[in-house]
Amino acid sequence: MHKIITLDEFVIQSQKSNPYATGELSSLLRDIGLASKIISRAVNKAGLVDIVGKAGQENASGETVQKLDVLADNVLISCLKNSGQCCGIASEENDDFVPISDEHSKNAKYVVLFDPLDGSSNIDVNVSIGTIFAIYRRTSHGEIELKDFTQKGHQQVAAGYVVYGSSTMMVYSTGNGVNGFTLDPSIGEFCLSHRDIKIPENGKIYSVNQANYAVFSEEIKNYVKHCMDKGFTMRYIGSMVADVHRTLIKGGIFFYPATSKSPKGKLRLLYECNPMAMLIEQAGGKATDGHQRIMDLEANELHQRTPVFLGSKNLVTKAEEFIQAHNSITS
Ligand code: P6P
Repeated sequence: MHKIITLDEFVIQSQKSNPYATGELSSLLRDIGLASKIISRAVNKAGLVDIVGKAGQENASGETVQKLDVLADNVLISCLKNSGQCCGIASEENDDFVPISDEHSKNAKYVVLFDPLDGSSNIDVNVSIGTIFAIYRRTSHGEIELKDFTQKGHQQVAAGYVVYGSSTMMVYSTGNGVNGFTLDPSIGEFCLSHRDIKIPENGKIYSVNQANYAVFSEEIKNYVKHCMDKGFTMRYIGSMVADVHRTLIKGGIFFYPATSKSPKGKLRLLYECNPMAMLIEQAGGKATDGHQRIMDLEANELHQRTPVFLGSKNLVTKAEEFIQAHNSITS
């Protein structure tokens, strides 16, 4: 029987290989793992008890919040508060950032941003959904400030996601590659199942909501036609975590461009695109807004949106060529 390496063991082993590690980040990652197990249990029971459905509230994006969104948000906040390693959080479900200022946490050096349950519109139809998180060192002194949360993506200390699908998997990076852990419910542990994930340089899958074709710009329409002419397969789940997970494992490109309906794109820079960009780059891929590296983009507010193109390096570069070729004609 292969030796089982649990998430906790792997995090501790990784910490030992880093002479400057103090164990605080390790503890934070384990706490996020704990929160994910609790959310996974709720998601897997969702069809059985009356916790699915609209909670009636609206999140910062003006979208109706499902009860599981609220539960996932509360579980993550509670686990991060108890960890003592996090002095502030920012979440899609909260308009503003939330300082964690109890004695136990106020001097902690990390802040965490997360989308607690991304793709929640898929909950009622049993399609994969996910949690996305990003961890930064705070830069402020004294009270937590907005600038602690709006750092550029390349300042991320760690980033990851949990996909609640046919199995529950946690995929994360602390800047030394990407590793995936599959939850074994029989022992309640995330077990190392995908060591040192590398994204294929090429791929034959493009992932975009083609229903938006009419509101795409000319250059995006040209790129979509290019993918079709190349005989690529189109796969789109409508849940970023699931679409990015497939792209990471099988290669290809996932993109949500700016449209006339969403002139800045739809996906959030800080707690969706930056963490996914870190993972994709750490796995050897590329993540841009069509012009600039995602992780170099300036953020001015928590819920800022950005166009995003991420996946196999060669496919993302080709998409940029279409975008920039059109711009050179029109500029
Ligand atoms: P559309 C889910 O609502 C989400 O935030 C992401 O998970 C997903 O990639 C995107 O929106 C889907 O958006 O406009 O294609 O339904």
